[in-house]
Amino acid sequence: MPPNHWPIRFVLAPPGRLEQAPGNMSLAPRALAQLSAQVEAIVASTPIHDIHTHLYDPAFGKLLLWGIDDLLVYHYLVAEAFRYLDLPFEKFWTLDKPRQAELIWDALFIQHSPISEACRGVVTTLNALGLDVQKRDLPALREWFAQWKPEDYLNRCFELAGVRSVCMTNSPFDEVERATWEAGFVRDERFHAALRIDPLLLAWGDVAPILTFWGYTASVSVTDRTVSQVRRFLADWTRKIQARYLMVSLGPEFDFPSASSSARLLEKAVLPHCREFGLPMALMMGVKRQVNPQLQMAGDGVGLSKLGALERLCAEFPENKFVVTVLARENQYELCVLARKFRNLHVFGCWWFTNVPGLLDEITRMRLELIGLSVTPQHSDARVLDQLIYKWRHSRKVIGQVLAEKYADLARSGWRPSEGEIQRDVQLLFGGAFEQFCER
Ligand code: RAT
Ligand code: ZN
Repeated sequence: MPPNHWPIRFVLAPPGRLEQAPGNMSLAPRALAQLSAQVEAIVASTPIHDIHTHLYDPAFGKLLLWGIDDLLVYHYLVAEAFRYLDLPFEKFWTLDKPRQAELIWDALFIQHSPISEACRGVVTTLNALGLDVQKRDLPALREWFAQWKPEDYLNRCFELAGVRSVCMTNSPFDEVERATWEAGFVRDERFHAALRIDPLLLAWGDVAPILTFWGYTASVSVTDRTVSQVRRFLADWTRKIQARYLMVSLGPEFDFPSASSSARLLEKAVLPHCREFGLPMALMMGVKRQVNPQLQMAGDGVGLSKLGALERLCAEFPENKFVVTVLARENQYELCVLARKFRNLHVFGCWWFTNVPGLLDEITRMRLELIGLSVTPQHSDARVLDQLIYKWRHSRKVIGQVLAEKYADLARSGWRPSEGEIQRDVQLLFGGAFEQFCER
């Protein structure tokens, strides 16, 4: 329609009053409220494939953590409790798990209100399980958890979280885990495997002798023979665990290309292996390991990553697929722009310090605005089974609100999404886009 035929009221109406324009029912406030409720309902009920967790198939026995004490000694809470505790670090680490949990409970839930995201998560989880959080009664909570059989509790948590499957983090360098893989077991199909190779890429000097001991004769210098042995090792473990992708976390110092053994092993062994098996390489960038070693696992921090390294990886290896998340808030925008340039890059997750509602809102908004639906806005990073409940309830809420706003903007311009279209889009955000990327 030529411009001079445009309805005059659209041209003259002041901004903000367009909603009331007669003849354009899609803009009525009631219709927008209905759309928003519809989006939130679909987001709340769409089953999720959680692409990165630290949960284990129940066949791994004690490696699958669950229950109130494990919720309380989560390393996010350990770091927060030490802001209040006077106790020396070494003393805390000599205590058994129940005693550590009691100290954390007292510091973060009794002496102060549990405002932080990780604290609020415990409250959300207990409440969703039907427990009375108002009583603040740790012994009663322990009694309740003690009645559960792990298999039943697993089903309950998956159901309450609306999770259909999860990706584990599987390390051949973990002795307990390794023994279970070597012994063999019947897999629970809800638990996918992912091969974690941090020691191989980040501590090659220590790992070369271990690989040699396991029968993959490798030297500390990255020779052709060493590369072929590393590839054989990766191939054996990829097959053994049926890995869906490989994964490493990288510090701010990581660069590419570089003479470091990390960069060389990545280029010569890991990326060719990924190409051969058609698997993505996941990079979790920006962890500054052991900023305060006294906090043990809770002692890692954050640093700005050099995303030029990622740009060069994506450009030089178009046959490789990279699945990437960055920990620094200041890296988020550059990562989105890179994803617009490289279709072999899939952006995922708001983890650890970025998994707080304010940042999840900001980062999800930025991603949807820059790369649309070709993204996985969140993964849980759960280390304790029960955490699936709160991590997904909290994330669904924020993602639902952002998405509802985006559809409302479209509806104001006359593009009203159908229920089927919204379901399709949400399925993409909750694991479908990642699955499609893996299959490409
Ligand atoms: O979020 C976390 O629990 C971190 O400790 C890390 O596990 C991070 O997610 C990683 O996988 O390195
Ligand atoms: Zn993780």
